Amino acid sequence: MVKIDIIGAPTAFGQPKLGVSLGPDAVRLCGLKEHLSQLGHDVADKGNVYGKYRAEYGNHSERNEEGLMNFNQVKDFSEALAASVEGSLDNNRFPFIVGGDHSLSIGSVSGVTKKYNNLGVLWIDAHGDINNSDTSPTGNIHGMPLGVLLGEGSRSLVDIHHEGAKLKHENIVLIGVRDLDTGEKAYIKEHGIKCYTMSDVRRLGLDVVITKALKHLQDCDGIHLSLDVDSLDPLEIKGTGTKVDGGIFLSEMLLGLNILSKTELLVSADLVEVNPLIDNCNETAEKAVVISEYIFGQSQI
Ligand code: HAR
Ligand code: MN
Ligand code: MN
Ligand code: MN
Repeated sequence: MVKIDIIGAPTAFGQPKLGVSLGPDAVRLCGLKEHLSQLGHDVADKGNVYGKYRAEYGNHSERNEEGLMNFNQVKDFSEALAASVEGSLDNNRFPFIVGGDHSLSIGSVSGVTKKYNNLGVLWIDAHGDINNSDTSPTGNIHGMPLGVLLGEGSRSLVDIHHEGAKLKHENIVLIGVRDLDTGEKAYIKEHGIKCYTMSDVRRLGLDVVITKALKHLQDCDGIHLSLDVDSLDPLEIKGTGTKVDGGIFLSEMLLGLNILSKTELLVSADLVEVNPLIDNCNETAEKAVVISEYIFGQSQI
């Protein structure tokens, strides 16, 4: 039995498309809390985190002097989310953060690393999200959370919640990537970051990849899962803002998560980039609930 806090993270400031701030409620409408409770967990829904700005009313167009989009909004939201995540851990509960665009991981991981100072991260995504203001082709901060968490780029993002880099390069594993920018590729190589591309997932199977990733992170004091639904194949997942062909199929995702759910080290998770406004009858949110069930130990028999 896991004591789970669902934390809605309705931010859209990290990217330009409308609708991703409605992700948490779209997933709730599919019965997230009820489904996880049925598995025997103690589930509380803490509602949505808001900073000073509301993404649903916002006009996403401000760039700061470094070219970062909605910098103040992302920083403010990240501080609010980090506090909520830390609060859940203080109460010995598992923060399960439902987004919202992937910039939210700056806040979630900053909250978790207040408690775990040797945190491992499994980043399942079509993208690397390891850009900074120099390498980003867009200025969209949802392409930069890992960069920020590793201490790169804007100081005032890096210092959110507590000072300095939150993660070590050797404590990150990227899984399912198939759309990296030139600067991201160089950064990953330069720092020797463990990376299982989509080709690796095809060749080895996601279950084997997750097993290897867990081995790589075995000396960490906790593991955080950050699962971007655009890691999944666009044939099955329509409701997300930056789809890339050739992704993970839902059935293999469940197989991989079945392995992950058995580790004692998992302490927190993000499920991000569900956008019901570009979906087909909310089916991405429905699949997100199935994915959530498997993170928390559902199996096919
Ligand atoms: N790499 C591109 C950029 O930095 C696209 C990033 C898209 N990111 C997400 N999250 N959807 O993974 O702008
Ligand atoms: Mn169910
Ligand atoms: Mn992402
Ligand atoms: Mn992505």
